[in-house]
Amino acid sequence: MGRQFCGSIDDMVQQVQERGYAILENFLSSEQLASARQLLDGKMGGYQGRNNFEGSKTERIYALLSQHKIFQDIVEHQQLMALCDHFLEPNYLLTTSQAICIHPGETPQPWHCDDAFYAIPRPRNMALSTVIALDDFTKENGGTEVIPGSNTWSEAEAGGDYRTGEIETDPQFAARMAEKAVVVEMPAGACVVFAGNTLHRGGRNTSAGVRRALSNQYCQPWARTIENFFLTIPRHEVKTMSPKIQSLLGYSVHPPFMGQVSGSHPLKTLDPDFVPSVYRDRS
Ligand SMILES: O=C(O)CCC(=O)C(=O)O
Repeated sequence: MGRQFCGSIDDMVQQVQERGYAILENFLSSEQLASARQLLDGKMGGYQGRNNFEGSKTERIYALLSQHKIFQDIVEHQQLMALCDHFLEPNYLLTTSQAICIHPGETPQPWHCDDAFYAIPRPRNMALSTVIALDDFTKENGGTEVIPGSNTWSEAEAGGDYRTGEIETDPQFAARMAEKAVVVEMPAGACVVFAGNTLHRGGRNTSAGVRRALSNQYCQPWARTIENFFLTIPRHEVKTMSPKIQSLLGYSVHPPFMGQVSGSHPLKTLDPDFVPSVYRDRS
């Protein structure tokens, strides 16, 4: 299997290419880890998943980056941006930014890959995902499970359409996954990065504590994003964010003109007086 943790960007690129994932140790500073935990603890106690995928004993906070600058800093972490620069086309987007807190008693998620809803045959290069541990990830507390090498699998090898959930009921599929699965056991503050087509799932939590994590995911600049940040984050808040975050949220033009706003650059919409020309010209 090779080393669990890796250092240089080249190492990480190689591991993501070869086995579908790489683990970045000491990804968060101790201050970021402490603040992220504190902020999440203050927000938990609300939203529970509505289905087996979101997890009925799992709390998720979507559009997490809108909640504090620290989450924005993590979204645009230098190592991640270097990996996105390598795997995705310029002007790549943030597709989701969430907290995933798996409570005791949670069952495993269905196996899936985060780019499953893009109807492009495997293997494909649509996205890059991260899960950032805010608690030590273990086999007992629901540490993420991955299928090494599944990023290179064809449609036939991957076994079918993960969107339907039907595949989960196939005992042969379950046995094959069980044989290949690896639990990402990593310390709090570490981050697992995986290709959008790597099969993985949140694990079963048989421990007495909650497993807290963040998950930021990035996609090609021409793909539809999971979260609609234009409708979630008010423009006056986007205006306060860094140029990189603004671009990740879709305030960019992917050449020649994807993302334009009635002929204008989307950054112009951050001016409170901006009116799209199509409305401005209406009598
Ligand atoms: O929580 C985890 O470890 C993984 C979650 C996940 O893969 C997802 O929700 O898409």
